Amino acid sequence: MKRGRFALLAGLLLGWPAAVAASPALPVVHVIIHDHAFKPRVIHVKVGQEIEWLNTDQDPHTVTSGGNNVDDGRWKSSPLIPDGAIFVLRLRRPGTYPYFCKPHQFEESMHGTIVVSP
Ligand SMILES: [Cu+2]
Repeated sequence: MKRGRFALLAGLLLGWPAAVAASPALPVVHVIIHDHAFKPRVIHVKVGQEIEWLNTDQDPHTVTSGGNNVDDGRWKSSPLIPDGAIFVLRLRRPGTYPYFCKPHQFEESMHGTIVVSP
């Protein structure tokens, strides 16, 4: 009896974060970094919607805010994202946000755009 009760409690505790993560109306938007490219290059999200970049390259990359290879500081630039790691971002204001990878800023495929709508 005691054991059953513990199992239920553990289930609730373990289930709680998952329930919170699953409940938002807006799904996570995924960007894959592969072969030195952001895929897809352009994404459309709503204010507050979570964006996740997953690096599948052996080379580390960044998600740095700005156009023309200049960090405009709109968000705290990601650190170098190693192979298999993710960077998570939520933007709070509508607009069009260009971004790029700092180490590979001269590669066309290492630029992306986030379009945020209300
Ligand atoms: Cu890169």
